[in-house]
Amino acid sequence: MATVEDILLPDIGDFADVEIIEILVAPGDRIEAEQSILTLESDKATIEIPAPRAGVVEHLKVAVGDRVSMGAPLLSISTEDTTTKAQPPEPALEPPPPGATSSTMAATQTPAPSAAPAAATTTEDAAVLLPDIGDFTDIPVIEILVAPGDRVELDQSLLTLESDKATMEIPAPTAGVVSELAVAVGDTLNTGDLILMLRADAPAETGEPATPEPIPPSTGPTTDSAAPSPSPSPSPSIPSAAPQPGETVPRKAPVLPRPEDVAAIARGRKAHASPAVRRFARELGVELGAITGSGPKGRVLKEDVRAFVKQALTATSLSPNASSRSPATTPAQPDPARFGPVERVELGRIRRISARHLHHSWTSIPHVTQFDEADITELEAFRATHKRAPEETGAKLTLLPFLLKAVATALARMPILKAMLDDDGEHLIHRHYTHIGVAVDTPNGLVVPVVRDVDHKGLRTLADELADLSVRARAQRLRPDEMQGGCFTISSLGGIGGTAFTPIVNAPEVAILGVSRAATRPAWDGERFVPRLQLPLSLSYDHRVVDGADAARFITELSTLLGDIRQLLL
Ligand code: CAO
Repeated sequence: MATVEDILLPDIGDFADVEIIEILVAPGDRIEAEQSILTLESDKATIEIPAPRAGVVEHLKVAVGDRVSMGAPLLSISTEDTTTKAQPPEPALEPPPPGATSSTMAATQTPAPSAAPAAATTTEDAAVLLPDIGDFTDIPVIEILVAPGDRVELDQSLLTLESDKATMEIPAPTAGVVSELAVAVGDTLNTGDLILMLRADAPAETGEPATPEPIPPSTGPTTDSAAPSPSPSPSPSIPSAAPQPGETVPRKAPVLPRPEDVAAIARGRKAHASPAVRRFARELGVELGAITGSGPKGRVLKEDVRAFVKQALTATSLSPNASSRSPATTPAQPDPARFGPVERVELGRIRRISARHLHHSWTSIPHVTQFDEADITELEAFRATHKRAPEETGAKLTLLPFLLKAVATALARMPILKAMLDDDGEHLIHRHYTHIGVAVDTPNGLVVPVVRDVDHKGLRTLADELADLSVRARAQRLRPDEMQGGCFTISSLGGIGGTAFTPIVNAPEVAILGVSRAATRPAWDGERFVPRLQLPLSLSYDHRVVDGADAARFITELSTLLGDIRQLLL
């Protein structure tokens, strides 16, 4: 018969009022004994709390962000196991005895194959063994954080292990002085392996039973494997490391880091940092993986997090609209020099400015792009005969002046596409003028001079102005005011090639027209296929201001105007 039980937070050592940072199960989930159910994080350790038994999660009694102490109800599970009823006090129903931990709780369910440590003596060295680290085996040591002679404090990280799933820091189970290291970087370790010898600071009185709190060196191993350990300290799950009966033991009973203090850094988190640094980074909303650590072996230090945030804030404050950027989330790149020769060149001023502006536009505007084709067969025939002015003085009449005129006419009919959002995000500003920007490709990067009052100008005037603006743009001789005040932008790549592209809206404008290369294609005229010159158009727009239907109407209107330029006169 199913019974419903509350799972309480076991004794987690010195920790109290610890924050829940992750809940790993949900109502309805079937969980196995020892499966992690939630993660706590203090400033010293990340602690995964395992389920004491299998069952089905009924209710969660906590949420992420809650702070909990020993005995707090975490969740309820229903179990089918009727035999548990007959057992003495369930560890799942009551807070386990002081010192019970994820691994020691497991141990209480399995008779201890080796004994609890005996009483402590004076100043002899104690062996610090690798505690139960769950399913992991043969984990490489990637870093040793202490050296012989170092004084270490309780919980200070001794070394770091890294598997393909997790990075684990092994903390000191007690304060003391490292007398000898038993491992080197690159060694692979398993539960119970000797890590180092530690001379404890404050030896306990001889004859006292070992306590789960800083475990003192003992006088020698006990070997009563028949009796379950009354104390949850030194894990019986590592019999291979425990001294055997009759063995001469020059060193005293193993001192195990408390398994709950092993920073079992959540699966998948590859960045190498202490729990305190992880917490600090999380509080600041920084992705640890984005930071290059300056500590040993690329370890991310608190200073690295601070420097990263400072740099991100500086970059943001240079942006035209700082609030909309979040460079802190940009992932770190691997050093390209690792893969071959490279050269680092500073970005020019124009490229830096346009990069920031494009990034702002791209990240702050919800973009949609609508595509169409305009039949410019007649337009091209007309243009071919009027390419040059009779007196050969003015600029060549390219497609662009026609596009400017057609866009200006379409904007007059649908002015929403030249409106802009007010800074408050709650008002539209309608512009009663038609200044259109034209993207110009220059050796130094993209610039967008603005042609004023396009609706009041003829094709030849526009051609002349365009020629002048693009020449001066390429010579970097445009005045700042000549690149301001646009209501709409045209980006024409048709002279270069390509079938379609999605231009980025040039904020605070709300729409931009991309023009690709015209090509002759067969078109059905109702009776037969005829060759027609088709111009690909793409209209990107800010969907906060422009509805899809408006955009479709606008681009259709534009195609119609370009298909029959006589309509520009209407
Ligand atoms: N399809 C086919 N041919 C096209 C065409 C199109 N869509 N657009 C232009 N051409 C042809 C022109 O007809 C011209 O040929 P002819 O000499 O036979 O008349 C030739 O290409 C050269 O045109 P152009 O590009 O020099 O002139 P333009 O007025 O069309 O464009 C300018 C001027 C400044 C817009 C252009 O030189 C330019 O810099 N374009 C790049 C814009 C850009 O980089 N946009 C990307 C922004 S996002 O990164």
